[in-house]
Amino acid sequence: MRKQFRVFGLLAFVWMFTWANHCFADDGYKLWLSYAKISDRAFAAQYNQQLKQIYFAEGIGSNNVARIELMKGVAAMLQLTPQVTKPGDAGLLIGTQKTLPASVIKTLPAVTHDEGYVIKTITTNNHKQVVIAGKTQTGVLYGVFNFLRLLQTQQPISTLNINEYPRLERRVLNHWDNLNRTVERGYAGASIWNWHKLPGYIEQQYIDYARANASIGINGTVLNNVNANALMLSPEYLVKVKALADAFRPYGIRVYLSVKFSSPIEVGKLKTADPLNSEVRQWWKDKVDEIYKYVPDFGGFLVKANSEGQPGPQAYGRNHADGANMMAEALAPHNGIVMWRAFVYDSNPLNDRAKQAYDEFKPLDGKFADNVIVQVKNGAIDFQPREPFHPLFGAMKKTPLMMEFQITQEYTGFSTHLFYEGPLFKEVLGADTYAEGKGTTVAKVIEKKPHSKAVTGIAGVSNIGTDRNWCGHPFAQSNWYAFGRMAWNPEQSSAQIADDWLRMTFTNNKSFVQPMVQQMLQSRENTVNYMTPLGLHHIMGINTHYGPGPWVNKAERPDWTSVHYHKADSLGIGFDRSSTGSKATSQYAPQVQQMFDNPATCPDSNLLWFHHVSWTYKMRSGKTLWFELVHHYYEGVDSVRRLQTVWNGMQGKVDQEQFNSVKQLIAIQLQEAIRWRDACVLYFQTFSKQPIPAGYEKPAHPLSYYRDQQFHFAPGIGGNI
Ligand code: BDP
Repeated sequence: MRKQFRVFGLLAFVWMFTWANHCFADDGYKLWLSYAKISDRAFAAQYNQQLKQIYFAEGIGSNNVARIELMKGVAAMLQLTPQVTKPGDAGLLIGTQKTLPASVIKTLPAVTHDEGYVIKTITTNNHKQVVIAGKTQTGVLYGVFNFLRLLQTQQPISTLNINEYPRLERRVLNHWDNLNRTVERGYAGASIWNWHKLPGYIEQQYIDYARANASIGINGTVLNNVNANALMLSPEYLVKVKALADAFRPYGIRVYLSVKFSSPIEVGKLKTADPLNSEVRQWWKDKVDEIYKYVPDFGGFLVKANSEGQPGPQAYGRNHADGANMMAEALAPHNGIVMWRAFVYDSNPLNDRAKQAYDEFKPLDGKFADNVIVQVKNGAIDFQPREPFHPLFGAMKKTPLMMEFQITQEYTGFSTHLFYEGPLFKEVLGADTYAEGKGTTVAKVIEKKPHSKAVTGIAGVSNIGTDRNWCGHPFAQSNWYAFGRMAWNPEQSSAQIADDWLRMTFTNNKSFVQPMVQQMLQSRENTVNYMTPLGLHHIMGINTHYGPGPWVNKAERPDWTSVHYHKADSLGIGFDRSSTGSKATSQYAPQVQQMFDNPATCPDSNLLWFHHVSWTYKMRSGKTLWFELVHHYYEGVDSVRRLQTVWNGMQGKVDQEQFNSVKQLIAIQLQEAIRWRDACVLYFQTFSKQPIPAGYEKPAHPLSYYRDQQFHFAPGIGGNI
């Protein structure tokens, strides 16, 4: 009997141990809101003392999302259920400027921005109190998330004096999600919008999505692909859109839709979509009125027109302003906006696609309605690992411009490469356009309102899907996070954002955080090196955009090939966009133009973007172009090996499941980096006819091997379905 007991006891113990391990394993679902128990005793004691009693001002009832989040975070991090109390007794007071006691408000700076907030430590009768005060409930929510971040990253709270407001008004995710739940350029599973079960079923993931976005200040979401399906505007789908909008509203998130320009024909059964046709204009007005009945705070439309086969106003001899203004007119009475994309290139490519957006939009500067904002990709080709900033940012002085970044890693390693986008965002936002003299950075351009009714904004193409960890790669979450933080304030450093993210997601352990911040900061350059160093671009596999494809020389159109962009020949390599070539440099302000136009002043990092350079050209390093190119490719791979070594040393410092996941992904990244390197070096060698220098490991296979490799069903192929 006793023996049986013992066996039973042992089995029970083993089961409990396994169960506990299973429960505590981190599968990445919680994102940066993991609210891990505070391990530092001194901080835990300080926070406990301060948070034992909390005052919630009127309007912050028990179902208020800021209150729920705060209580949830505090319970998890401190194992504490605070007592809800009167203002005088509380260690933490939360409310709006109108609802907090006047005696408290008078100690705080005024919050003027609708989404702004202050967090301040004040002393009342020798009693330290922390106050979180927003102008609106959304401001309160943002303040609460900031406060929770302080706890998550173990910061002192005894002398807080934080005064925050967003620099850009519309901070929006763009989902390239189709109605059949495929995601164009999505690498993290299916679309999280379960259209079939909507409107009846609100998944927990929608709420967690809204929480995560609110925690970083994202206040809008475009639900569907820019290659839009006209069905989106049918009542069948609008009722589903309403359900999502209702779920997101408490979190300060507005819903927007991508619309297809030909919707009046497809949904409205009209004969034309001509923007100057009165029936068409009326159709849009009626449709917009209908949408606002479902969603009273609907944000507006995102439009891809006359680009990559999408319909647009040019089919009727009209221009982008005619198209945008027609929709703007319908949206204006409801305060809706049109985000009209500048990513355009027609089916009859000019000599240089990089010039087309400028050529089409610059003449329209000042011709757009007040509630139109032109959404411009960060670079003029297409979200490459590195592109010089888009010339339109320095060129549209009378038109509000919205930045479009691509968070999803279409060209930067899908969801198998650790590529932290913070440095990429920073590089573009900090680039000097010289549009209004030195210091007119891209960030300043997008923050500025060219007219009093202008809206400002920034968009990020989402990397979210149904994968348990949302983004496929645990570190891909950092790109969603960094986008939100930089959208709030483009001045923030990518190092600080990486530091916060690592602490909130994994651990505050310095021996983990410090080396991993360095690895994250380096990761963008690693990928540039093993994919497209020195300004190379668009040399990836055709259609899927997976892996290297510098040899691609046939496609439906020349500007979908790689040879069109690298132009390698026996003399050299690179696309001459200077004044001796396509003259794309002339689209920049004179100071920028001069710098890019001359190979001697053009930064190495953009050299082959702007110049066709001889293989023997002497680089700043003293190496010839060929050796420099080879060096970058090899350095790219070596840096992934260093990343691998650093990560392998992290076992035991982070959750084992997360550790294993990243470990396996880095191993794949390394293989893919080697493939990129070897394929490109061997291919370009057929033109340079020069050796790979001694001391560099030789590619394992001949060029034909890399050319012949096939990757069926690589993810991310979309379409407007
Ligand atoms: C490219 C993608 C394509 C998108 C297009 C766009 O390859 O799938 O539809 O951009 O932004 O990067 O419209």
